[in-house]
Amino acid sequence: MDTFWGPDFDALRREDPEIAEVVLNELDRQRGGLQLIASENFTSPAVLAVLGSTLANKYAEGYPGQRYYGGCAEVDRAEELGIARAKDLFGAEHVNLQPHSGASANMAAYAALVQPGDTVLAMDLPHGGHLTHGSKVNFSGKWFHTVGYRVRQDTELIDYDEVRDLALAHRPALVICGATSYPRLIDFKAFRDIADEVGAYLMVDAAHFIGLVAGRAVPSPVPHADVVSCTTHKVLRGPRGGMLLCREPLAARIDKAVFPFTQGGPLMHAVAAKAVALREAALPEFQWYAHQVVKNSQALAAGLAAEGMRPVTGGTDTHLALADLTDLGVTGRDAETRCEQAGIMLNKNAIPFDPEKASVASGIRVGTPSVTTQGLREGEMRQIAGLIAAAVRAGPAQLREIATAVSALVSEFPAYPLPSPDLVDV
Ligand code: DSN
Repeated sequence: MDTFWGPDFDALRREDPEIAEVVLNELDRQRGGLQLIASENFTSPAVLAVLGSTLANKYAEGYPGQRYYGGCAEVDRAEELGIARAKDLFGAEHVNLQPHSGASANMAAYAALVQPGDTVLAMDLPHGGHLTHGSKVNFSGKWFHTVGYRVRQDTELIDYDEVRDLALAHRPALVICGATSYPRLIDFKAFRDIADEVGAYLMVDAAHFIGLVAGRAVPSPVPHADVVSCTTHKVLRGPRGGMLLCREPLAARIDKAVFPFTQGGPLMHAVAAKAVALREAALPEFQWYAHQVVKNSQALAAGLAAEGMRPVTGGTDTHLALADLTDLGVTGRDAETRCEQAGIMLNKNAIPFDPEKASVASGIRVGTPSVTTQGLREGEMRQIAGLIAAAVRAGPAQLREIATAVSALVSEFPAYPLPSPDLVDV
């Protein structure tokens, strides 16, 4: 049997025209504007085919060879392939592909490593951390005693001396590094040494940059961490979902923490789509792409700086940049709204020591995974910086003109169909 029974858009259009319209409008939205949200990307047609496949029907609680349902031979094979690919790509001793998201992966990592009430040392959210790194509105801040470390005010870089001092003072059971809006490389060895000094586990939340690790564009946390938690849909360009990598002695604890402790049935269409993305990430063209993501981000940060939007830390080593709009007298919230009206999707973001509340914020975060997948390069990044600057300063009439310029630019680099890998230099 080699017939694929997959997405049938005409059937959707007939059966549910309202949702069909949403799907088409969203495709237009993604293709019609500049997607600069640092945590988004455009997945390949192969990933989308698996997500829309009949694997979505299968219940498979458990792990390959040890399921609580019959009929799991094919999904076992998909999960085993994905695990083997992730182990090869990252040099990991053990991999769990079942977390439904990055937050689910982090919850399972906590469950495997610490007990409620334990002390966790992690980056403060306003300094670049994540909700699951101890925010009071999240399980991590409610069930664990979190001590937050911050960046230095003068350099806006992680203050490793402060991290060590806090670790010695509070003796955490778990140290977390990894961030959502920190544009620089993280010194994993320094964190490992600090964790070892106080007898703590080290978890690296690599959700944002694991795709850069896969593409060999930034150093890997895998040799240093007890557990690496990730998402699969950011720079890595796979389906939405999570993944955990760990050392062999923690394998059983991690697996039990994912299922049955924090999750039930895995989403096997997503697990198989992760396997597809992991194969794509091992190809030579993915390395070209990952390096280009960083070059684009650096060009975009430099372009924003030239327009009076100060890059936090002075620039970036990764796929994202954080720009401080204070000198322009525009809040992050207003900038996000104006940019959206001009067809430029980005997000407001707190900057370190931000005087504004998070819902207003003094900065914007921009990321280059999506535009790099589309085929844009440094020259276009300089154009984009100019378009962002114009939008941030613009009134309603000018926003329409900027939106026209954005449409003209993206029409030369359509997202779907994506550019063929043959067209890139590898
Ligand atoms: N929401 C993601 C981000 O945009 O950074 C992190 O979970």
